[in-house]
Amino acid sequence: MYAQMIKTAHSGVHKREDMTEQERAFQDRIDAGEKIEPRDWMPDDYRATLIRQIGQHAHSEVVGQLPEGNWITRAPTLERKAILLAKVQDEAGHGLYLYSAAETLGESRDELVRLLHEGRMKYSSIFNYPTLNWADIGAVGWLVDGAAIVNQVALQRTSYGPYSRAMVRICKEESFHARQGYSAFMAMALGTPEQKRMAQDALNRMWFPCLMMFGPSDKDSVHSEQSMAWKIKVATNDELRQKYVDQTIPQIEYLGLDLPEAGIVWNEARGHYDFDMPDWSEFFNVLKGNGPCNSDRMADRVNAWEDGAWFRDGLMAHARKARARKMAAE
Ligand code: BYC
Repeated sequence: MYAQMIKTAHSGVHKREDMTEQERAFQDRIDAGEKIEPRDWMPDDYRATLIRQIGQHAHSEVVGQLPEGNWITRAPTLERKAILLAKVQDEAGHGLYLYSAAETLGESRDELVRLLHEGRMKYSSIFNYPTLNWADIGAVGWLVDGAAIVNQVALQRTSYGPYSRAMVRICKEESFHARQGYSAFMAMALGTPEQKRMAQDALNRMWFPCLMMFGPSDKDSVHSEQSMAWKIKVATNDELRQKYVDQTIPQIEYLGLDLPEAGIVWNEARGHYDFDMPDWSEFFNVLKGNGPCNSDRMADRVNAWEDGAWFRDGLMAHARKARARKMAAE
């Protein structure tokens, strides 16, 4: 369904004076802070925007397993391995909650996965960067999940009920992820000089890709204005990016690491840190599929999907038989 709705998902901002009565009543419910539930009437492009965002969010959780999954067998201790395994497994669960939320809008998981595999849906740009060593894994947990939490805490207040409720649970698990990341990273930052060097290098490399997770600057964000009006998003890309920078700098200082060379200066008048924006041409290039890991990530996902076909078929055959048995017994 989303495939046919892609145009509607990009159809510009709705003005109140151009709305039908039904659309106006819908907007009033949003403005009053009501949650929209699956059986409620909603404009087609509200539905399409949600399917786009929730679908891409789900894909990010699943693709996001790859850079960390790659390190499960190489974790430095059994304890770190067990923690990482649990964390990567949680990400699959997050994907499931989100695909289920998209299903309540009438879009199947199979269809969303097909669109991802055909390159017609995106996933978070961050997962197109490599995890080169163990310090990177700590940095993913701390900085990437930390960025995800800032975004997702806000999304708990999103106007679509099933998305909002999925976020509540995801945020709880994500807090554990960020803490385990910070703990793993702290062991490196406070370790031997070589470990500290690795931690600093991981921080420097991941800084700008993490800032990109919040999306383009507000002036270049295509969807923000309408998504904010519908309260699908409750804060803009730049607002959340600023929040993330403000909360992360003290954490870097606590670790005794140098701040990334990224124009980070406390601005007393604003009460926030100033910082350089990422190189947006790099960001858009990664979105086009030209990041360091895009083709590997997609190849891994497509292979996993194809390799798992026999298992999905088996589950479906079993479900059909169980249903037939149940119906025969009734
Ligand atoms: N990467 O108009 P804009 C995790 C696209 S998983 C890729 O501002 P919007 C984790 C955007 O889709 C957490 N694409 O868009 C998992 C749009 O393109 P389309 C993932 C991006 O939607 C495992 C275009 O650029 N979190 O943390 O209003 C292990 C214009 O942008 C990105 C979510 O998905 C990007 N970074 O705002 C560890 C949060 N940024 O769709 C960790 C939910 C923008 O028109 N999503 N684009 O072709 C959101 O909150 C919003 O979708 C965004 C973008 C803030 C990301």
